[in-house]
Amino acid sequence: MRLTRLSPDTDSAVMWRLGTFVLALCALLDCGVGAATIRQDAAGCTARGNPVYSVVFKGEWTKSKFPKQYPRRRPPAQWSTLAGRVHNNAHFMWSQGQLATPGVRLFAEEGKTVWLMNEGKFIPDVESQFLAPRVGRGVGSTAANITVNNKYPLVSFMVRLVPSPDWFTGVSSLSLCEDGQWKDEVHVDLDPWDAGTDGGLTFSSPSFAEKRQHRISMITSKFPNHPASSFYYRRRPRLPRIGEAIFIKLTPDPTTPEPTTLPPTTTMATTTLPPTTTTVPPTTTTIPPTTTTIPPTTTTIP
Ligand SMILES: [Ca+2]
Repeated sequence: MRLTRLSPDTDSAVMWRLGTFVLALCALLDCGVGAATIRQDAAGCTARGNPVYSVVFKGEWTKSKFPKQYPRRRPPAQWSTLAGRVHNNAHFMWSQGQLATPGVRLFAEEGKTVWLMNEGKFIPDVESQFLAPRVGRGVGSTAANITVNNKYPLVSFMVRLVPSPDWFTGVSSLSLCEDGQWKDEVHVDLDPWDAGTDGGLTFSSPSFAEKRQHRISMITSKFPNHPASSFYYRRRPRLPRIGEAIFIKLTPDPTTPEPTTLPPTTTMATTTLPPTTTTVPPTTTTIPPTTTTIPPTTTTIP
């Protein structure tokens, strides 16, 4: 096909139509990364500074809370590496009702973080990404530090259930900013989620790719609605939480007024210090001469 040069006006019109087509197609397909760029940042966070938060994940996957088919060995119940993103309101890492991106799929099914991290690298709405060590048992905790700002006040993360078909838990687009302030501490009860990419119903199901990718959905005591499901409990109205996420602000709120009675320490210190180089005593002149006290040994020989 031969391409011909068009006038600037025609160029703009073509580009606009092309862009509209791409956006419409993306909206139709619900493609996570692309769709994220359509929406505008509506977070409206006005808090100041760049506070550091500790992101703590506490796993509570116990046999007493989830007795059905609880994985005892090969492998026993445990959690994968935690993977997360700091981002703005125009992006979601994962979200209920959306289709998992290839990176989310690979993480949910196999716990691999490389593809997920590479996805995030090229998204301008993602400020940073973070990892936290895996938890080798169903109960335990792991943590990572993150830095947020008012352009990127949201945090998301995922932790995969091991073993499982494509099940994970985590937090989606939680804002650490509220009413122009940074929140001091946030606690979130965590539920299990299904990435919609593997059709297995039990923790130890063999890999069974879905013929048609489903949307990300919360796993409940009735969903997947099949008695074989490891989380299906006929008599339970709902599942207990399977973990907890805790976000703790480590650095002080920059909007808090500073005390005004403190002396200006930085300027005073430099002007009152005495010149240290001139007061050092001369140490070399006080050493006694040791060579003159040696007795003459050669004169006593007969
Ligand atoms: Ca699934």
